[in-house]
Parts: sequence; C-alpha cells; structure tokens
Amino acid sequence: MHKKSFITAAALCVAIGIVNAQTYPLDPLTAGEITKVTTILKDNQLVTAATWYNIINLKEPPKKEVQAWQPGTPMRREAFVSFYDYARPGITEVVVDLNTSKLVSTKTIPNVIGMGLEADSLAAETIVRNDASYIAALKRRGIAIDDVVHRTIFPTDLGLAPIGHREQLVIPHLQNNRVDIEGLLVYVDFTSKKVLKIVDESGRFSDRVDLNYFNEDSIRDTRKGPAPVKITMPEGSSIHLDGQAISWANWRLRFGIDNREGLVIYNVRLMDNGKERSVLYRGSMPEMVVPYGAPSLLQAAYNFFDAGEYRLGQGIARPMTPGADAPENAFYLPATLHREDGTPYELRNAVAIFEEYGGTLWRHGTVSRRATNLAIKYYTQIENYDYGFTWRFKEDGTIDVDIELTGIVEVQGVHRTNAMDAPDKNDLSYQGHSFGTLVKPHVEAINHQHFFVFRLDMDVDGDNNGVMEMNSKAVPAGTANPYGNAFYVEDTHFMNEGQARRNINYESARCWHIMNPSVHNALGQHTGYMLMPGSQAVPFMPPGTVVRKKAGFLDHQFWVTQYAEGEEYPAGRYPASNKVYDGLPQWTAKNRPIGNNDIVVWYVAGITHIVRPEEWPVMPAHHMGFSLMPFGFFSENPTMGQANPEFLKDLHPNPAP
Ligand SMILES: [Cu+2]
Repeated sequence: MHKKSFITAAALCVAIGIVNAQTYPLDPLTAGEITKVTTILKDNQLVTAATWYNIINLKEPPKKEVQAWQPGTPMRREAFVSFYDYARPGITEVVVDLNTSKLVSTKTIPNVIGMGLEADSLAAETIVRNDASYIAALKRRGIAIDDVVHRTIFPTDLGLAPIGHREQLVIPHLQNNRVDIEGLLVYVDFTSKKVLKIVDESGRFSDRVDLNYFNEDSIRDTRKGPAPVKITMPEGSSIHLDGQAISWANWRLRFGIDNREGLVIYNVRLMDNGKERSVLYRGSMPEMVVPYGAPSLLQAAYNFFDAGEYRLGQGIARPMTPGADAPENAFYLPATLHREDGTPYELRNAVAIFEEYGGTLWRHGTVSRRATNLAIKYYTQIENYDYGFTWRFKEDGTIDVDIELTGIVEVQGVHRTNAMDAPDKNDLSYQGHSFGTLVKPHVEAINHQHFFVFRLDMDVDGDNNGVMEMNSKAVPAGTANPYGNAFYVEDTHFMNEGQARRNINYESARCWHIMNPSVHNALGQHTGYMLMPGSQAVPFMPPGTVVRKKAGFLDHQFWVTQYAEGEEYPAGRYPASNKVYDGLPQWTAKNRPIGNNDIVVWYVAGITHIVRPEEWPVMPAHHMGFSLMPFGFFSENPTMGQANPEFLKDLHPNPAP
C-alpha cells in the first residue's frame, strides 16, 4: 500500500512533466540546459579538462520582468556560471544566454576563492605526501604517511598565500579512524602547489579510537518500533501541481531547487474572496555559518559557510526515504542539480510536497475544527551534518519555516575517557571546563552554534512595503497606570536601512510587521505580515574577529534592505575569500530608504548547540525556525466557515483496553 501510493505520486509528476518543466521564467535549469552551458563554455575555449564548476544556476530575470511576463510570450533564459581551475588564481563568472547560445558576460575575479570541492582532498594528498617536514612530524607520532588520509577546510584567517590563491588547511586522520590526528595541520597553497606552514602541537590526542561513528553496527535494526500509523487520502490529494507551480486550498506558489541555496519558494499568493493577493515574491536560505567553540587553530577554522562555501553539499545525490524523511502521502519530486565537473544529474525524491494533520485549527468548548497544512520539504547533507528545510503553509495564512538539524556532530579526540576525569593538560580546556561533551571515551563533541540566514523578498499586497518594529512596553506605574498592569505596543516605522538593523528582544516580545503602507483592511489597519522569531542565539565570537567580519550578518538578527539586483548572498558571493568582505553590513551602509519601497527582509535564526550524549552516534532531529503570520492582512479569522472533513463524524473513541 505504501509502495503503491508512492508509485502513484511518482507517475503523476512524470505525467505532468516536472522533469523538464521550463514553462516559467523562474523554473530551475534542466539537465539539457546545464549541458548546453558547459558546451558553450567549451566552444568558447573558456574551460579546460581541469576546470571545476562551483555553480551553474538559472540567472533569474529581474523581478519586474518576471512580474510582467505573460504565458506564451518569449522569456529570458540565462545561466550564471562560476568556475575554477587550480592553476589559476581567482574565479571566473560567466552569464550565458540559453536562447541564443551566446555569452552575455565574462568576468575574472582574481582576488576571491571559490567554493570547497570534493577534488580538494585529492589535490591535498599529492602536495602533502611529498613534504619531508610533514612526513617527519607524523613520524614523531609513530605514524607512517601511508597510514594517513586527509581532508581539507578553509582556514579562518587566510593570508599565508597570495590573495586569490586557494589556501586550505589539510587535516590528517588515520585510515579507517574518524577522529583527526589532533595538533597537526598543514597550510597548503593549492594554486602554487606548496606547503606554506605546518602547525605541530605535541601532546594532543592522536591514537586510534573505537568511535562507533555511524557504522554498520550502530544503524542495525535490533528492535521493532510502535505499531504503524498510516496516512490515507480516501478522496485523493488537494494539492494541484503544474510544473513548479503549487496550488492548495487558498495558497498559490511556485518552488525551485537552486544549486547554491537549495529550496526556493517563489510568488506566494493567497486567494481571498476570489482575489489573488501577494505575500512573498521569493523566500530562501542563501547563507549559513556554523562556528565551533574550542580555542585551537583547527576549531577556529571550523566556521563553515555551508551555502556559500559548500553549496549545501548538493553536488552529491542524497535522495529522501519516502515515509521516513516525509510522510508516505507526499509527492516526491526530482530536482536537477550539477556535479562539480559540470555534469547534470537528477536527484530523485529531492522535494516532498504533502498535506499533513495540522492539529487543532481552533476550538471553543465543544466546537472544534481540524487543521491541515501544506508542507514542502528539502534535505541537504554537508559532510557530517544533515539539515531539513520545511516551509509549512497553514489555512489561517501563517507560513512556518522549520529547520531540522540531524546527522553527526563534529568531534575531536581527547585523552579523557570519563566525564568525571579532569581535562588532561594536553586537551583543550578552560578553568576545568571542557569545550565539548564526552560522547565516547576519548571522543568529545565540540560546542558550536548554527546560524541560518533567510532572505524574504516580501510583497504584501504589492511591491512597496514598509517594516514596523513592534515592542510591547509597560506603562510606568503612576497616574497613567495606577494598578501597574498596563502595557502597550510601540510601533516604530523604519525609514532607512540603518534604522532597521535590529536584534531580538524577548523582554519586549519584539516582532516585525511587514506591511503595505497604502493598503488597509476593513478595520483601517495596514495589511501586513508579522515575522515572529523562534528560538534564538547570539554569536559568542566578538566583533572584529575574522568570522564576524566574514559573517557580517551576525551583527544583527534582523535586517531590511531595499531590493537590489546582485544582493542575494548575505555574506557575499565568495565568503571563503581572504579580506574580501561583502554582504548585509556593506549593503545597509548605503542607508537606502525602505519606508515604502520594494524591500527584502533578512532574518538570522540561531541555535547554540551544547551536544547531549543522546545525540551520538547520530543526532535525533532537532527543530527550530520562525513564523510569518498575517497581522491585519485579513479583517478576521480567515478560516471561519470552514467545515471539518466528513469522516470526523464517523470517528468514535478507542475502546477501553
Ligand atoms: Cu549542532
């Protein structure tokens, strides 16, 4: 039954032509278009056999052009490509016109570093294996070079290599042993193929350890779960899919999978009494950073910009498991992505689109209504961590964005084997405190934070919007507040980008009201959507540190910018680069007007992760996120009048055991 419903969903998407949909200016590139792009680059002698592709994406047409486009008329179809060759400093960006097969622009940026590549580890092996000092450092630990394999990351504070050279930290670990050889690192310049520096701290843990690192034993099924709970849809699905367009209940929207940002939600509209009303032009998670909190050079380099440096790991196919990653009633749709060699591939089960039980819609006394949600889910895996992103559209007009954190936490080798042991003098510690949680003898899961930046191009009832900050405040006790209980909401309307650099504040229940200054509901209120923060974190790294300069978006949890082409990535296009800082602080320094303009809202969701022993060897999914809720968008509860499904009438309580 389970299998059957899945096949039906899969058959449906093929029938409606999802795979090669190219019917709208925002539809992602097809496999044919990706191949066409690389062919055009080859024909123009821009690439060689040694070229690695960072990104091959749809170059979205300007917003005004998309909004004005009519079905059946010609549409702009361009691809943005950035590519890299180890032998050449910098990166090359090309825009290709897919309609004419011509190059629109070619730009070489010599001072930036492109994204991390699978090929980096291989490149590292050939360089470090020939370095006598490095081989000697291993030998001092009793380790032969042939027993070692390497991984690479971007150093936090680049600068040993000339600017634009690909500088990486090479980290050794023993074959078939997932804990690093602590205290030994090599700075390598991949461009000049030179070892720049060896960091060799003696005494750190470098033994082999039985890690139980998500191996065959740790994932063997040894016990049965609870009796199955199955979802049935006796009348079929209410979801209507047409290419990348989704229509469900009052919601209308589109989606796409981007090679850098992953799931992108487009053109979100609500049907209100037969009228289509816009809410959001484009929503995505264009950047994130995961800084780690132990005071070693390696840990300081652990600040992964998983989107900007690793394009969310999307170069490797990791399809969803129907029924586990998303419910069995979901439509599992494929996405077309590309590998770092430029070849396209189809990721099956990439996106799950489903209806789910949404709990109680509302109730009073014995009158109650059942809620159903529309959910769109996408998973990414970047090395050890897995992230799920679900956009949930509710009948009351709310959009909940859910981030799911799972996978394997980052660990380091330590001498201690028991939490009762004091930290070893050679392990990283501060005043008797370790910088992580012991999850196995000799294995410590490192304290860290995750920050996710959401870019929300809001279009509430039209392009021109404004933002009001809502702070709830107590009236000072006195004649205006004789009993001390009075509080009110102070609305502050931001007029420029500088004013709208804001932090969360739980004391004032701070929310942000994205509203249309020109449109009012029946009560005379501005129509709007409120951004309500979820659980949060603020960075521990102080301003001025390299991470804070690169991830300038961490200065605040909330930002507003005037819509501008080219302002897509909040830490700039190439966050791995040395001393090239771009993004929200730089853009908002222009202090453009945002009082009644086409605006983009940026929300930085954060979490401080102190690992629990129960999160080893794989982490139970943890959820965080935020909500966009209609606030004055309607004039009353928009779900009034909605009947419960018929089958509820036939339900009866379970018999007594
Ligand atoms: Cu974590």
